[in-house]
Amino acid sequence: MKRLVLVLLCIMLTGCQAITFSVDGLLSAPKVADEQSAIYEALFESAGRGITLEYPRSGDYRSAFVLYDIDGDREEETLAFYSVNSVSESNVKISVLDSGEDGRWRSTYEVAGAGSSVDKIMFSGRDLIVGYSSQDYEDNAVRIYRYSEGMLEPIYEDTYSVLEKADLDGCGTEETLVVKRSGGGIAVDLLKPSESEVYSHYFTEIPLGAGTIAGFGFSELNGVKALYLDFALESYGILTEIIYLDDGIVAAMSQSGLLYQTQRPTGYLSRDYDGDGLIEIPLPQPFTGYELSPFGEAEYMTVFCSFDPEQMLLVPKSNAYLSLGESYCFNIPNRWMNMVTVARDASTGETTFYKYDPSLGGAENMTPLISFASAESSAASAYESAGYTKIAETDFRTYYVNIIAGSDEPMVLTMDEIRDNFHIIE
Ligand SMILES: [Ca+2]
Ligand SMILES: [Ca+2]
Ligand SMILES: [Ca+2]
Repeated sequence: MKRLVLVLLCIMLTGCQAITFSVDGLLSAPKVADEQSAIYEALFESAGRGITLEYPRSGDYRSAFVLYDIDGDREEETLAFYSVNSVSESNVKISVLDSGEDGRWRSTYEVAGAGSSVDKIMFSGRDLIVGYSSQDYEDNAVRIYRYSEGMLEPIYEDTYSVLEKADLDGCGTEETLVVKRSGGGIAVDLLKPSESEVYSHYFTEIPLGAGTIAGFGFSELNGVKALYLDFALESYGILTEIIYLDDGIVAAMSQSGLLYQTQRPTGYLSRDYDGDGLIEIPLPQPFTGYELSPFGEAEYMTVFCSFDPEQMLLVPKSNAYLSLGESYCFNIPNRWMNMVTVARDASTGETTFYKYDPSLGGAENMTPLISFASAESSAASAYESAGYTKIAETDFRTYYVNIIAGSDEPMVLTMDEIRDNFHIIE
């Protein structure tokens, strides 16, 4: 019991800061380099020289050697990730290396992991969380290990598609999120650390049909963080679910019956489109004049929606023309609503907005206002000689606008208005 109290004290006092080391940083630090080669040697001594170091592919820890105080004695141990060069044994191994009173590093424990490579490493308190991936399985595997009596004991295991940490209840400590595909949908297991060193589990299952997780992100909702999950249905399109903690775990879209209102073509992922730090759900609808067009032949106006957790409603925030192909977004000014439509010319690459009056017949019902075009940066000049002005550029593309209508046309926009409403999607 005394030991447990000391451990907890240590976690509270030091926050157990972790350091990873890389070869780059060490070349200029000979003392640390000596330490590193001592750690290498200790690993070779125990595991042999026929090993390959395994580097985590994502997350904050990207080294095959991670220094962390896993036993709470205020000295860092080293966790080494590697695989043995062998045809029969493909699983990653973890060795715990500790330096004794004499300062010598020794391997003190070794455990086989649950996959052929390391996806990511995280810590929760002094627990080690390892995400594994394997060539043979689509789903990743997670293990949470607790160091106890010299051994890394797995205290939690599951599969996952998303493995993340975030402070979802604003308590100041991060929870661990395990999101996995399960039967006809997804399951979310949220692990909240407690002082008794036992995790509180918040679990929910969302029936979504067959499919895969297409994307995710965290955004503020009600003053705390919420997880936005895009789910690609095998049948058609994507759906968004919003997960957060409010007493219990909330799957807001399912619980409010809004889930299928978020169904839309693949590619329209939830993300921060307008740069305000909050995630929007983009819901495309046919642009004025395309209401009766067959699916796939229409042009779309995208309604960016946010979620109001008080009223459990999707709230339209702004309307935009979203070009996923050219990675830009143009906010539609209010005075254009229901008065303007858009057409693309595939041969020239121009996207033109027209004042549109369906009550007028023939060609007179469409008056061109402005056109957008973009080009790979090297092939830029053709649009400029055709009357276009450069409005934005990235490393890959240059964006142009051409103001066609004269300033006497009330629907036309000024260059300032266009710049204010034009955003590149990174
Ligand atoms: Ca230690
Ligand atoms: Ca928390
Ligand atoms: Ca936003």
